[in-house]
Amino acid sequence: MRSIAGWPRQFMAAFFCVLLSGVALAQGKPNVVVLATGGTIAGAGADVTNSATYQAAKVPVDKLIAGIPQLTDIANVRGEQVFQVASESLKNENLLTLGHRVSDLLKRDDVDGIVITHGTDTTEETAYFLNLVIHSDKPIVVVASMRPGTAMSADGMLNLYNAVSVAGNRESRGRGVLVVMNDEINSGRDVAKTINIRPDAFKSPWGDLGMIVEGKTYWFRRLDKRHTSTSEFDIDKIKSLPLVEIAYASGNVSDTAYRAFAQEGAKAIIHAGPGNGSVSGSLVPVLQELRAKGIQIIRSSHVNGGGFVLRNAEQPDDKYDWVVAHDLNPQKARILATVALSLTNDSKELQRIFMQY
Ligand code: DAS
Repeated sequence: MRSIAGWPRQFMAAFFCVLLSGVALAQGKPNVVVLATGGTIAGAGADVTNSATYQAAKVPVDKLIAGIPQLTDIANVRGEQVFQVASESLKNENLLTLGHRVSDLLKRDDVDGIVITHGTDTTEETAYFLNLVIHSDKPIVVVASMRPGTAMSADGMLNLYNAVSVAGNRESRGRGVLVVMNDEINSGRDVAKTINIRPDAFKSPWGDLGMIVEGKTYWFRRLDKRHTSTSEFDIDKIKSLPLVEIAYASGNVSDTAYRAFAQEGAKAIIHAGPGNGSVSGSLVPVLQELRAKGIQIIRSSHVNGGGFVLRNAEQPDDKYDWVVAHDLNPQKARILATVALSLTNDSKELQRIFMQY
């Protein structure tokens, strides 16, 4: 039997079949890029019993991916280390860097979806930011974990596997930025960290969008607000994010923080008030004074878990020319305000934006 380059013809035929089927299989699988930023999902503790005592942002992205060999069954995965930090340390500049990278990658035909591994502390901010500024219908999934990979019952491995499953699934397209944790698929717009030390930490006041179980997605609702391709904000046109600060108000609140924020050049102050974004009587004239100086005043509430700040209810927002953050918590209100102020400083336009996004 004649051979080719010394190898029996049958062997060569079998070799090329395997090679081509491998290529076909790779071509059949979605191409997912994992952008790593740090956090607990990349954390490491000293002992398996350390589920809450550990160092965040230690494990590199390639090790995270290699730690889950089953990923190769569901997608062609490659990783990029964008940052390696605990997410409470992220700055506006980091959001812009990450957003530009996501936007550039999603323009490529050989990228079908993106997973961002992230710290839990500001997942809700980053996910909302990307939901506002990335013009693509391809899946963008932010994933985190409440326990480091070194701990018993660590949640990061399954969270990351689920995130890649969702990011590679065409059914995930056009739903806005998603946050996948604890088998749930939440909207990056709605979700917040509501518990600071348990795996079921992330909740949306209006409910999750769906679930992911053993690599299969189950959808129950869609996000009603404008996002991604329907957004008027575009990361490719945003060069910087104006300074917006949050002042937390309780009983006995003083005007010190508000005046300090104005002094440092904040373009807007998020008033994180009790109840319906309530403003202490002693603070009203101060906020009116700051508004008169051109600083936007945005009333939000530090009461979480559903409901929204109602315009002109306990405060005459029309009269004072203030904006209400609607259902957004203070940290999400900051994200929307800084993105919106990159486009307009008109308070009526800002109010429209807070009602639509
Ligand atoms: N400090 C937290 C963060 O990086 C750790 C975590 O929970 O991811 O957000």
